Amino acid sequence: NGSARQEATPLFTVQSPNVVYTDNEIKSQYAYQTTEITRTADNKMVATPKAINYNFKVERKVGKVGMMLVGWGGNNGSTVTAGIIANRRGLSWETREGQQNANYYGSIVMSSTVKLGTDAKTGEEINIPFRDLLPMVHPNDLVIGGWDISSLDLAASMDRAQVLEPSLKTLVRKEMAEMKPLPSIYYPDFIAANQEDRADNVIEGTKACWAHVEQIQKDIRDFKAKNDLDKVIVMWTANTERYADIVPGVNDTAENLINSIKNGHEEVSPSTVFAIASILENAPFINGSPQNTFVPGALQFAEQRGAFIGGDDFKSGQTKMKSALVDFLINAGIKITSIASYNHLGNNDGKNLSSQKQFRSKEISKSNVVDDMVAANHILYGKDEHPDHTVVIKYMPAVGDNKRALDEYYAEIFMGGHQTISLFNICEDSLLASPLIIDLVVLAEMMTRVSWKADSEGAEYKGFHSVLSVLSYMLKAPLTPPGTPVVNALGKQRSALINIFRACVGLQPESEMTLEHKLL
Ligand code: NAI
Ligand code: DG6
Repeated sequence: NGSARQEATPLFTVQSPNVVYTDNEIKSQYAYQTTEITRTADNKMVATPKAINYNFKVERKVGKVGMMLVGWGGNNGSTVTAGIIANRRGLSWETREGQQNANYYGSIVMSSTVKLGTDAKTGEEINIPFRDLLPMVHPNDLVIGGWDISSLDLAASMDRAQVLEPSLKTLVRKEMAEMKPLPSIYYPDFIAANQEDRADNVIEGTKACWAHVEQIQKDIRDFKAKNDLDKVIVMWTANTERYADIVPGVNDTAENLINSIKNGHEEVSPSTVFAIASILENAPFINGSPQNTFVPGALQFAEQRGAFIGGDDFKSGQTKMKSALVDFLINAGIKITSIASYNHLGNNDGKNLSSQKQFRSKEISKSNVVDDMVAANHILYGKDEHPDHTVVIKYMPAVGDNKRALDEYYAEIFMGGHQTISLFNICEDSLLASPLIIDLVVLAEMMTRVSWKADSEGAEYKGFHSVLSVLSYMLKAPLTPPGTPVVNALGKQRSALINIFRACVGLQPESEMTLEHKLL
């Protein structure tokens, strides 16, 4: 049991007067170093180092954690479930390339390492698994449940998805067949009309109402009680919905949104109803799809109740590459002038996205992902100047879940020259998304056990802001606390995550200066 192991014997402890370990907690005092820029009367910049002292507290007891997926019977839902079962049971299966063992490749938590420091004797870099930075739930220990508008059990869903090898499916079939999604809410106007034929597991009513909120709350409570859970994380991995119109008086404030649900307003989406129910149950809610689930009223409601939310849209393949490559090119002083991104795919996600309104949600989410990198370089780009950026998605049933993503990056280089980079990315979409679902759940749960307080008389510990922007690495259109910047650059997102976790154990960010190897 990984999490119990972590609670009992962490891989490392921090030896510092600023860090205290008790059986239940890790407490640290941390000086957050920033640089404040001011301007003189003649507009010269002055940079002043600043240090703000914070206290962090981490609860060491992970407890028993449940993951409830909305859209459990979809490609992502069935694939992540089979993947966790296979890992939990340590399964191996025959493929045409030989024996394959279960693994968590693609999960930053489970399969990436972070530099802890430098060996005192040898000067070697010491890297540890990311999951050992703080006591985190092990994905093998997650109890899985959820909802789907389709009644197929998880074994049949896995067959429908056409993602996993037959030999693996045989090994997990019995367990998966016993898993049945709870009936869900279905408002046909929000997803493509071509999804109607799978909607045979629905709660009565085709528009929002308070009874729907209460039913979802009850489902969460029942799941928690039945499985003796300490916590439940709810994740939307159901179909992409169309955007909800933001209408003053309807969904612009928490109060208006709640009233609109009670009055059955047609502009409230199923995903927003799930978000509200989860917030009421204090279950962190994460949106893995691109639509605007978190209308202003939903966001305000989460803030008012101090509940955690995160989103939007898993950043799995094409966009993950984009947010790494564009950051690298622009930081190399190369001016990207156009990005053309084509995809075709043949799974049910592609079918749903063949409808214009649902495609539009995805187009928005996929299109804004380089804005921060462009805005940061005023040498290459003038004010309001952006590279051309187009996103095309086509439904091609024959390729199934094996999405094809073709990208052409066109850039201006030294003295008017041009560089063209073409990428062709092929893989099972759900095998990229499943580890992200795991990371989002593990990290969201982790954040429920971290609190902080200012270094002032009478200050009390409290949680991070309701909007968990620390999850940005896994998300295409990261939700951030109102008025705060969005960071899409993959490297920055990873650094933020790792360095916040380091701060929780009183360690400074890894600066990569390695002066110990340079000042000899
Ligand atoms: P899918 O279409 O296979 O699965 C979605 C499931 O949601 C279906 O089983 C459907 O019956 C169910 N569903 C629809 N409305 C529902 C509702 N109101 N309540 C409960 N269940 C409902 O799609 P897939 O491939 O699993 O993707 C899921 C979502 O994740 C999509 O929005 C997709 O755009 C998004 N996504 C997927 C990525 C990937 O790499 N696979 C990456 C980024 C986002
Ligand atoms: C095709 O773009 C369908 C989408 O659902 C994507 O497969 C999904 O959003 C993943 O996109 P990306 O850009 O992260 O690979």
